[in-house]
Amino acid sequence: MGRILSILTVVCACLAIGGVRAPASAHEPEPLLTFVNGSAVHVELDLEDLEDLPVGQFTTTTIWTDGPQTYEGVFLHDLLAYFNVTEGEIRVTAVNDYSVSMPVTELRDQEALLAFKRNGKIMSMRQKGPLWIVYPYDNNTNLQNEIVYSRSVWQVVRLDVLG
Ligand SMILES: Nc1nc2c(c(=O)[nH]1)N[C@H]1C(S)=C(S)[C@@H](COP(=O)(O)O)O[C@H]1N2
Ligand SMILES: [Mo]
Repeated sequence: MGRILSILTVVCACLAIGGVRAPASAHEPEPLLTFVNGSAVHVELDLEDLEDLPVGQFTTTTIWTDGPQTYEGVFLHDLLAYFNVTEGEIRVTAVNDYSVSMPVTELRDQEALLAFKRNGKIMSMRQKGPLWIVYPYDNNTNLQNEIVYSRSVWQVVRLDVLG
């Protein structure tokens, strides 16, 4: 994760001199997720950054797909812990501007996974990728309700820690 930290340093330096981000170089991998924690943290994570975090996976059906599928990604709890976020709420925003807030403490118990692969392959936008929050719905009937479904955001582009 040295990479994220060095990006962080660059971004902070940019913010300090006027709030403008340096344009990504042509060789830079595509950013998938903007992670924002107030004015302190504003980072763009690409697939490599996410794969450097502790990754996890599970197999489940969803109400949006056919048959059991294996999802691989970063547990939201681990992603937040990496950024020292252990309480409060986060807001997740999708490419269609759908957004939903969820309490950080509930993520610890619920195994919300920010999935970047399904059955070993990256997911296209059409397949609800490149990032989709999925839960192991099959394991637990407590995950089979509208609240959890509303937090199952696909085409995630941004995560804000709410102050
Ligand atoms: N990107 C994105 N994810 C989303 C939504 C959305 O509009 N956009 N709606 C959410 C809500 S409120 C629910 S209940 C379910 C809706 O699933 P459905 O469209 O199959 O009813 O997906 C969730 N994930
Ligand atoms: Mo919903």
